[in-house]
Amino acid sequence: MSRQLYTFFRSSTSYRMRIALACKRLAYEPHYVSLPKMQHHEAAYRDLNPQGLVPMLVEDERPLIQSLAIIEYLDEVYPEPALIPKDPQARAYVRAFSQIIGCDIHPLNNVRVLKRLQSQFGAGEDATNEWYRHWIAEGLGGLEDFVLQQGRSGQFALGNAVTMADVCLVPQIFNARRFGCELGHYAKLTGIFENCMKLPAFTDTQPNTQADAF
Ligand SMILES: N[C@@H](CCC(=O)N[C@@H](CS)C(=O)NCC(=O)O)C(=O)O
Repeated sequence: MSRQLYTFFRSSTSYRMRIALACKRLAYEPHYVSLPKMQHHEAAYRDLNPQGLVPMLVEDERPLIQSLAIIEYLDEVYPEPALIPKDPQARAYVRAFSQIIGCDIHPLNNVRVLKRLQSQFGAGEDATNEWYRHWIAEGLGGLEDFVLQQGRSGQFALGNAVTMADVCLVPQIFNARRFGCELGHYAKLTGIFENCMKLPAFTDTQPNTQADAF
């Protein structure tokens, strides 16, 4: 079995992959794709990933893209420890939590979106940061309320075992901190974050530990 992860240290979706692989103790060969150097748009990379985004996991020469789909794949092929629970309602909760981040927060604040605001609408640094913080506040606000309403969290997003929800939350909090977002309103989410950051699967894979970090 060969396994390569195409990753960029600061990419939160790449960080999701690094955490998931660490949780499952799956070794891989890292391939560093620099977003500032636009290596994700190079032809050789696009031949493997036509969407031209990171992360990408290649297992036995088969490229897999989209971090949530890859986590689901890993959970099916390497079931222990499970990142997605068996109970259908708990499963729906974990997927909803993950998708709030993966579908409703992250895409609005992706690098290409921020760049487009600048190139097409002349947004300056302050306006871009304001945009970023707006969607973080709206997204994490809704997520915090969802977690409180559902009453399923414990040490982690679902009880006391790490799931895909935590794998998505931690990188999103890292990004929010990098952009100076106010996180004081999200006591539940930041509590879960702190608990995750006691685990090597989250700390050993964080952006500044990566060989491509600068
Ligand atoms: N939904 C995708 C999103 C992937 C994505 O947007 N990755 C970002 C880095 S976090 C990227 O490659 N951005 C490059 C760009 O915006 O130009 C996933 O979960 O894998």
